[in-house]
Amino acid sequence: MAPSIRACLAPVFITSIFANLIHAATVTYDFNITWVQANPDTAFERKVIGINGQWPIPTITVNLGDRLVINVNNQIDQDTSLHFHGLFQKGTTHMDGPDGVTQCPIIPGSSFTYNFTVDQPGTYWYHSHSKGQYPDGLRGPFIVLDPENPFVDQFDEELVLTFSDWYHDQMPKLLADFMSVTNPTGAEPVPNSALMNDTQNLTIPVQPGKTYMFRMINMGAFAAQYVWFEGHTMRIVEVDGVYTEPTEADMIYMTAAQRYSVLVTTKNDTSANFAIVGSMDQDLFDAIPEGLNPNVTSYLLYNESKELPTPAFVDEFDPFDDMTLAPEDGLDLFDNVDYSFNLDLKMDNLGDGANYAFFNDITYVHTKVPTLFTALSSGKDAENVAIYGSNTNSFVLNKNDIVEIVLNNNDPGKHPFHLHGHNFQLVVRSEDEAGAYGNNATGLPRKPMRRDTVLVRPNGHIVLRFKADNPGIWLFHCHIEWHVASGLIATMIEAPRELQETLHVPEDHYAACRAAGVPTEGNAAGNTVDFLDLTGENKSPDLLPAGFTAKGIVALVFSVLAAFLGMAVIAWYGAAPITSGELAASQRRVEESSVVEK
Ligand SMILES: *[C@@H]1O[C@H](CO)[C@@H](O)[C@H](O)[C@H]1NC(C)=O
Ligand SMILES: *[C@@H]1O[C@H](CO)[C@@H](O)[C@H](O)[C@H]1NC(C)=O
Ligand SMILES: *[C@@H]1O[C@H](CO)[C@@H](O)[C@H](O)[C@H]1NC(C)=O
Ligand SMILES: *[C@@H]1O[C@H](CO)[C@@H](O)[C@H](O)[C@H]1NC(C)=O
Ligand SMILES: *[C@@H]1O[C@H](CO)[C@@H](O)[C@H](O)[C@H]1NC(C)=O
Ligand SMILES: *[C@@H]1O[C@H](CO)[C@@H](O)[C@H](O)[C@H]1NC(C)=O
Ligand SMILES: *[C@@H]1O[C@H](CO)[C@@H](O)[C@H](O)[C@H]1NC(C)=O
Ligand SMILES: *[C@@H]1O[C@H](CO)[C@@H](O)[C@H](O)[C@H]1NC(C)=O
Ligand SMILES: [Cu+2]
Repeated sequence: MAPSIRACLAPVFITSIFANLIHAATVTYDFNITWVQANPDTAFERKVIGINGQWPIPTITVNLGDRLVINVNNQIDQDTSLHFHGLFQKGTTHMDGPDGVTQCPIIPGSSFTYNFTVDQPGTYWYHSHSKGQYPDGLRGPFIVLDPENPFVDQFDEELVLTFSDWYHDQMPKLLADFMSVTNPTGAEPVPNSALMNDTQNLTIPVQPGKTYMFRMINMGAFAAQYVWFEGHTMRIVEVDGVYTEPTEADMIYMTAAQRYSVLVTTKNDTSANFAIVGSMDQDLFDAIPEGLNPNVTSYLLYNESKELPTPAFVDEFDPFDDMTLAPEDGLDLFDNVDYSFNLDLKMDNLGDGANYAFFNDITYVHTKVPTLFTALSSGKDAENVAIYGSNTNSFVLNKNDIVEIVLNNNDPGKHPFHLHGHNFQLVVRSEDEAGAYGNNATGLPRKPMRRDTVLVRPNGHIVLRFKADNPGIWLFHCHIEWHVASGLIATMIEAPRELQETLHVPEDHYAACRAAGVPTEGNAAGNTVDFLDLTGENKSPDLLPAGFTAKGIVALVFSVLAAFLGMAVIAWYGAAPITSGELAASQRRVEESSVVEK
């Protein structure tokens, strides 16, 4: 059914709240995507992407088993799409959201309906999955209430608490500057501030002697946050939608896109208030701009007439290790692996001088036909990985295989990896600098932690396992939005032949493609005659010519630029969001490598 203007005019219905006894209610939201002015850190007012003229955007709340219908009308001047992070979308891969993969963009002025049932309890979030857009504001909590929550008797009240980094500049400009010859080292823009619940200094009134469940979500673009409650211990009961054996923690490390539900029991006396602190992990930042405050504070407000304390300094961060968690359902290790493959991560420059991210020497480039439509239109060829293109890192998975991903991080950065359509067992995670996985680990956890987003340590590795029981097209990518832009994406093509037989894609999805001028048949190159002919497919820039090092090419481009533009280039750098410290670092590397080239 094509969404009508009538649907967009309708108010928001949340029928399920009034229908607790009726299972499988339908919850409908009408979302106009709109520009809004906001100033969440009180340091800079800017345009943000809101919904129905409001920002922060609404929390989506459903009961387990509900059908959710979201009528989106795009009223901004950018393409958009919505992803429901952590939801498996079993049987509805076309509702998963990535623009150019499972759907076409929702172009300005057009409408699109998301419609799926929610069969998982827990704490999720939703965000734009189009062109690096969500850090401009289009991200919010998504909560699935569960009457059978095993911890329901152990808390009195639940509260959502979001964490985020925040930029004063808008993403289109930040992305253009990031993926540029003027940023050859790939230095990521550093956030201007950190937020909790899209504000700072939030006071949370609490009663003494009660237990609260905080559903914590990192909706940031880039920064992980260390999180702690002064004077209180957290009991972790859920990560990324998976209930866990209750486990105590004093400090949690929450990467972009991760969620933790924690039980916090308040003190019996009301003589003081306590700080909740989020502190961005500055190891992620290439250079720390002067005056950056990486911290954001909220308060457990026991007594309004008492002062709000200044948080104590913490010298060393020693967060809880999520590898030590055990899932409450006790699911055993998948120990018979059917299909294992490596993803070797590196960062490097290509011939255009910009810095790219690679899995197995391939950086992701969008295809001419969204990958789902390639799978649906290719008949028997759907199981031939070649048709999905040479820049997509595609892997064809057989139904119900136990799949193992060995990710070797040949990069000194920390990266949070996310798999769509599944959660996975976290089987191995090395320490820093451990190098590649030797396929020889012993003593694997018998009931490993499952989640949908996990940290890999600098120059270390992780091993993940999941069961391919969800036919669909699922991205696996770093959840640092900068690294999505630089191509750190692989594509799981799961049981494509079954998908062809079972999936029904509604007409409005095809209408979105027609409106955007995107074909819905053909291989990655749009070839509908010979699916094995990839002539004309989108590709990454060329490799550097033989004999030239990346740094050398960058130096060359820089000196050409400098010669032609002279002082104008300097002025341009001055206006760019990168700090003078970062610029100096880039130039220093360039100068050093110029010497090497000669
Ligand atoms: C969405 O936008 C339309 C057109 O401007 C307006 O008539 C409608 O009331 C809006 N809906 C909501 C829920 O704000
Ligand atoms: C949502 O999907 C269900 C199942 O396919 C269908 O019955 C229903 O009409 C759809 N609702 C909307 C608003 O498209
Ligand atoms: C945080 O914001 C959400 C909605 O955006 C709200 O439901 C929640 O109550 C807020 N949390 C706290 C602790 O105030
Ligand atoms: C929070 O408090 C700090 C310290 O007083 C202040 O600098 C900041 O502007 C406040 N933020 C907000 C959003 O009020
Ligand atoms: C608060 O009081 C309850 C009931 O008397 C007691 O069980 C609990 O241990 C007390 N908590 C603390 C932190 O002292
Ligand atoms: C808050 O603190 C004031 C001053 O110490 C005290 O008089 C009052 O009883 C406290 N209020 C509560 C609710 O405990
Ligand atoms: C932020 O908090 C950390 C941990 O307490 C502290 O080391 C650091 O100095 C704080 N930074 C600022 C700018 O307050
Ligand atoms: C596993 O293999 C790696 C790489 O081949 C090697 O460095 C490491 O020592 C091996 N570990 C064990 C326990 O054999
Ligand atoms: Cu990354």
